[in-house]
Amino acid sequence: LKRVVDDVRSVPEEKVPWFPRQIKDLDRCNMLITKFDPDMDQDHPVRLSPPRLLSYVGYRLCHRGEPLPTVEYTAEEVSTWRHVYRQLRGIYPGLACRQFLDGLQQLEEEAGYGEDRIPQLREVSAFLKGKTGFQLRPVAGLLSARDFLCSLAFRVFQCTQYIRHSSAPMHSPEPDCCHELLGHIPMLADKEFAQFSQEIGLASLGASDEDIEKLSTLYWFTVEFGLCKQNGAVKAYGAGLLSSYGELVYALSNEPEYKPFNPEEMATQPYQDQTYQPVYFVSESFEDAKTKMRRYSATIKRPFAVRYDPFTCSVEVLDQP
Ligand code: HBI
Ligand code: FE
Repeated sequence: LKRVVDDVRSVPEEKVPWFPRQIKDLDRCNMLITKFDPDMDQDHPVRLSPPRLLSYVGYRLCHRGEPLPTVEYTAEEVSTWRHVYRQLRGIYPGLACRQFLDGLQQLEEEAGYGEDRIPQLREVSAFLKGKTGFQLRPVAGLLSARDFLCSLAFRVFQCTQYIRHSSAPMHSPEPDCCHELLGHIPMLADKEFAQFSQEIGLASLGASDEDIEKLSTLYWFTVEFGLCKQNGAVKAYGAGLLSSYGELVYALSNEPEYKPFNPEEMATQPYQDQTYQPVYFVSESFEDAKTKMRRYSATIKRPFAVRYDPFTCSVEVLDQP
């Protein structure tokens, strides 16, 4: 399933990299990155578990427009989930932003969230579709930044379905369902945040490798590790924080450095994927973040403009005025 994408890196500079125009084109956006290879690394906490294998199958089903597959999680896996859920749920009220808490509460009421079972992607996807139009697609691991970001343009979130190994319940070197379901999904139920995410996706379509790198860093400091002000206090909205007990507490401890939301600076700020971030960016509000992000996206040079048509779920490509 690892596909060599030859139409991205081997094109001359002036040619625009291929990008999806319709949701079904996302079938081609499946370049897995083996930064941490669970097949090779015996210590990897998410070795090829049945749900991980099913994600490969799920991706094939998605191709054919079939419903997302249901995973039968083992008692051990559910117990890992319970452990993570309990610990995080207890500290969310004081540390998570309002949109996250609202989303999580709705998920508990309407989509089977709770500590006793791992929610199924199918029910979560149906829930999100009704809230913000976002839908989930199963993915078997880390995708290339380009393939991951472009799906956001269509309000599609590529979502892992397997869970970290029970030997390391508080840590996962790669996204797993604890990270997706607890970190990302509650935020994607918020209309404003959904739009913010889609706009990053739209900005990535046909962008140069260099701009993809910047957008991916921006994504890192917002969607993954973002903080925002709310009623005079700083709260977390980033999924990397909201799915990690240790870093969530650390990020709001006044120990790290805080900087104001500034896309130009964020896009080139070095980041950490092995330990806690040395710096976090704090936005005034989502409204403010969206406005500044839009201004930044407009500076990305592309010989065309894109517009999303929600009726056909496709991207229209327009000549740059
Ligand atoms: N792939 N499956 C998956 N999940 C992510 O959160 C993800 C990814 N690939 C790249 C990525 N995130 C980040 O590097 C962002 O920069 C886009
Ligand atoms: Fe993530």
